[in-house]
Amino acid sequence: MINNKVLGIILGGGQGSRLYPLTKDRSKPAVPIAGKYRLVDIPISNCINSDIKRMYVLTQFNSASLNKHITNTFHFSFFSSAFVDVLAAEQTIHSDKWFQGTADAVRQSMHHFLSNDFEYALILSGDQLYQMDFNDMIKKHEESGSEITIATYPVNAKDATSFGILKTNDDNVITSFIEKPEAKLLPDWTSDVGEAMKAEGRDYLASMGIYIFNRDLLKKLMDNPDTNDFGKEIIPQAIQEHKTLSYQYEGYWTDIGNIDSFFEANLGLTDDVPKFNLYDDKKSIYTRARILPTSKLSGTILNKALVGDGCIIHAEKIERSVIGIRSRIGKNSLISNTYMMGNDYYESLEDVEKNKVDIMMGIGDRCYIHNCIVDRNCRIGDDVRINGGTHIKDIETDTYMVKEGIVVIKKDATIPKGTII
Ligand code: ADQ
Ligand code: ADP
Repeated sequence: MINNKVLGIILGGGQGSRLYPLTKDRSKPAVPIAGKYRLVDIPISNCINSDIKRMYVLTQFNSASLNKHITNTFHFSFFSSAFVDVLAAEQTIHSDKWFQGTADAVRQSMHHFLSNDFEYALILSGDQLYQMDFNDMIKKHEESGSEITIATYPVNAKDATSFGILKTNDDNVITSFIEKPEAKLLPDWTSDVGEAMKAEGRDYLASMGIYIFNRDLLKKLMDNPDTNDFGKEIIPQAIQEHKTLSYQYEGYWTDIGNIDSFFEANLGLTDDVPKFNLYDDKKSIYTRARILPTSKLSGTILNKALVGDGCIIHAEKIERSVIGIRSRIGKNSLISNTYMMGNDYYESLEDVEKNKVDIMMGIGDRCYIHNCIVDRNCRIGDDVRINGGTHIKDIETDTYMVKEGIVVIKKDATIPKGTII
């Protein structure tokens, strides 16, 4: 079944500077998560699972790998009207500027959207981890006769300054909205979020950056060329004139906009009962169907580990870690609190000999790797010791970066034998 009323618009990412260096050579939606997926697979899968099968992904930077991932992954039947199209910032006769902000990105692509038949535009962020059935939100939007609906989530005071915060009346209609309020303003912005949320200190109702707009209203709002951002301009202005509903979401949701939240979201998947459940047929996360062999492990103690397909692992122990597709880890190595993204391809023994490769892709023998993100295609030599933690200051070198104690080994980097970080 296809929901013909709704068009999905995924904000694939601005510069993604908070996720640097993971976004150094790729756009944010293409960042690998959970050992085998890419960030953009999450909103796309949520749409597919909600029968919304016409989607545009808007992106601005380094879109070649994203284009490749999406065209290789989401192809639909010749007889279906489903599609996932990437719209990269393009210079047109109408505009010689790149996308200025989220609303500007939507504005510049309006002509693509309007060529489709739809009643509601569902605007989604590309950097959030959640599994939501949008049908309930759409139902509430219709039943309430609203022109805009915003999905909302109770947050605590510490997080409230990073989000759009809003207040509603008794009918859940939004009466006021402030984008990322300063801490000193927070006392004025608490909401009645229910006893359970209050007990957790989650007194503020945050916008999840997930919006439903009626087609005609979106078109009208986009006709004003002076507004560039949904959170800063469009939403605070629109709620004054147009009925805007708050749809309070009860499930798990996290914004994975920075390295720390990205790291925790990935390692959180190793919990006994993870908040984000990959093992649910009704909420599958779709990704590239790769033809990979099963993983081969030898002599390894695994404790809270996710291991992707096609790995060759001899490590002594892997603990609270996510090991991505095609990873190779040598003997006697200890890996903990680590997200290793894996490799894009296998390096054959002939390649190694022919190219005189000194350090193979993957992690070598006798390494100790802790509190670390290892990006794709890294070469970590034997006897390397990486002990991340807040005792290390933030720094950046050609091959790695330390952010809030997390050591990020950059894509394609080589870490020489015996290095200590
Ligand atoms: P932020 O997430 O801080 O706040 P923003 O940086 O505008 O808002 O990003 C929203 C989404 O759009 C992200 O996925 C981002 O990558 C993407 N994006 C940004 N610029 C883009 C561009 N030029 N082209 C394409 N995509 C772009 C927003 C709201 C808050 C709300 C939080 C919830 O403004 O009110 O609380 O989302 O996470
Ligand atoms: P994924 O498995 O993450 O979806 P792909 O299979 O699309 O990724 O491949 C990822 C990247 O690796 C592509 O850019 C591809 O061109 C590159 N790649 C594949 N094989 C090799 C190789 N032998 N040498 C160098 N790059 C390669």
